[in-house]
Amino acid sequence: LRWITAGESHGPALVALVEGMVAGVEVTSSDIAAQLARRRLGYGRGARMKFEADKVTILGGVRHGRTQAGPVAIEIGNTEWPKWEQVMSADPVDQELLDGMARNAPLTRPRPGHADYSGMLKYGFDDARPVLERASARETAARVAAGTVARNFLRQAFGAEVISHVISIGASDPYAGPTPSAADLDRIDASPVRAFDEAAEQSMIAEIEAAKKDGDTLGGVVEVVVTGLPVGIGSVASGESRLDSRLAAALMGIQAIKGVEVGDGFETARRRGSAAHDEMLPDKGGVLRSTNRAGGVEGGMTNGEELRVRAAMKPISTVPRALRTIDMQTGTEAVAIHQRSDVCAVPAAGVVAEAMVALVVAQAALEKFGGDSLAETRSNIERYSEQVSAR
Ligand code: EPS
Repeated sequence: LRWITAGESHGPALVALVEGMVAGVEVTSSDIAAQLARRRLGYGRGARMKFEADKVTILGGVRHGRTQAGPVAIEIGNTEWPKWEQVMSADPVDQELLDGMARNAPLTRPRPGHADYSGMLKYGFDDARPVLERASARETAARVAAGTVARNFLRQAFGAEVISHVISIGASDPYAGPTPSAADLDRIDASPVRAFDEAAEQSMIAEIEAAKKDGDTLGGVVEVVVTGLPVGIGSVASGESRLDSRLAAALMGIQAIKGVEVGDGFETARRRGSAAHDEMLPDKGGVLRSTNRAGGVEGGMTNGEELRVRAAMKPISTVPRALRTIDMQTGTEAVAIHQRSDVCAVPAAGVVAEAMVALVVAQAALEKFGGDSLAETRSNIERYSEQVSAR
């Protein structure tokens, strides 16, 4: 399984391509639209989220609601496009027309923390526009669209569910209660900060309110949980085939993510071995674990417990109370670009993280179980389950 996205934040559309999905997986444009709607939730989003509509069209790979084995191509139209038609035109536009447009004024004051500075130098632009267009988290809409194909596959192949919730926002007290299950997802989505716990929710909202009042932005931590996976997805064979290394890479590849933990992650590093691992007890037909500190991965392979990973997001780098920077045109002191921005996009980042986890797990699952149709993959899974439970 491979995936790729294309498109700019203020271009006509984003496009996602998913190649290598087995035939027969049920997926519809309304499934994708429902996931995109979840990504748009969340307290602290900016003005654009109120009017950006995420118009979904499946362009290929799906017929009558089922994948056909060809690459799945999904387009998400940007409803902002009419305002950007000249500035972001793929074909050349009359320079005089562009010069008269405020929207086309070169952006020369890079935001600290953003891709602006390195991108301008690396690609040889004297304007941050082409850098920020691709760096923008708008692109995550395309990831969520691609991830919908993967999450539907995981549900239909294994009965697996991918959910997420917000652990903390800014300096709010990190949530430390029980891990939510798939049945809790509607409740989490109904929370304005996608928190599982009401006390945690209140403290996150208070953080966002305070930051907003101060013209500031916030990051936070999200957790993704996958239930229903069998033992043995991923590999011990090499570093790059380990499931945890692949999850970490996929999560770090999301805009603004600066840290990843698998299971209890950094907390485990502070524990002694006797209190760090998950003891095994005999259970009817299998093994019972006293805890799941490992987050369902041992030796780079799923161990049959819930998969649990966390991602830490830095505060949005478009800070209303703009930071000091250099004007790249004049070399003089300046304040960083700011037009409009979200205060906090952590609740949305949880949904994006779900998509990336779904894609990686689906990819590793297809490596293990193979097949060209969902029916074939499922029969391979069944045969393997019999073999595993006979031990
Ligand atoms: C983003 C900045 C904002 C967000 C955008 C991501 O857009 P704009 O610069 O047009 O105000 O609204 O997010 C989305 C459009 C989205 O769908 O998530 C950024 O710079 O990352």
